Amino acid sequence: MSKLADALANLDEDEVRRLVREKIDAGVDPMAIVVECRKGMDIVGERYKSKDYFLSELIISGEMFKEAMAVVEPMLKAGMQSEPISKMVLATAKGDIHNIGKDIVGTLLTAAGFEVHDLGIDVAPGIIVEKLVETGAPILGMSGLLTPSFESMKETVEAVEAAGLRGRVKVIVGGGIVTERVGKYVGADAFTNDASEGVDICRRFAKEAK
Ligand code: B12
Repeated sequence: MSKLADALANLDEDEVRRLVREKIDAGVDPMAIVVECRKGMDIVGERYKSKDYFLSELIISGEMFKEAMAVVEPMLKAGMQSEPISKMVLATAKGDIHNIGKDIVGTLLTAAGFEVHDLGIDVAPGIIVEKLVETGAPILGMSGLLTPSFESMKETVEAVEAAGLRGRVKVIVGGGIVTERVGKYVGADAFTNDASEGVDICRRFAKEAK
């Protein structure tokens, strides 16, 4: 495990700050910093599951991750394009308030030239459908980190279908515990746990929509 992942897993705030700064000064790819921090968060999750950590530790790790991302984000945005290549709607599924991963993928998509309509967390299917109609976006990205989110994502895809939009809207789902099986269960066109891969898939969807 890297020093940065280890420091985040051990909730050592000063060390995380120091290591992030050190890596940025050394010219390390900002996405590599995101990946290392995420590994640390996975360990926090495991410790929570095994009851070595509790909710307070989850909250602290989330704050530490966000602080690290505030430093890294401007660098992720550096290659930003001015002309949008496609619109897209992004949301964390109903019942779920995790937003760290969604925000990262939103930043990368914006930097890649997408006009991202981010609806935030705990978003009901009806709100998502309304936004798809209002914007005419051909892509919907949903994030979910809780098992119950799978039902919400499925309900959202069904609502998109019921509104007659499924023919023109591609759906991609992501988030720590989303697997290919989950993607199929909810009726998505694609799934990923990797924000960069997600951007590539959305680029393909945008091309297909033209
Ligand atoms: C931090 C954290 C929290 C923070 C969240 C802070 C925030 N603002 O988001 C807080 C403390 C609020 C929290 C609350 C809870 N949490 Co929590 N949390 C975590 C933790 C440790 C890290 C999540 C994270 O941010 N990871 C880092 C990000 C960068 O990774 P990511 O989300 O996977 O995103 C990446 C990719 O997946 C991808 N991606 C993400 N979304 C999308 C979307 C698209 C479209 C695309 C293309 C890509 C993409 O891009 C990102 C970068 O590559 C996880 C453990 C884990 N292993 O994930 C538990 C975890 C998700 N939580 C868990 C639980 C149980 C809870 C609570 C229910 C606890 C409680 N008793 O209240 C509540 C849920 C409340 C709710 N209704 O949502 C469980 C879920 C278990 C399950 N199977 O349901 C986990 C897995 C911990 C565990 N092992 O038990 N949590």
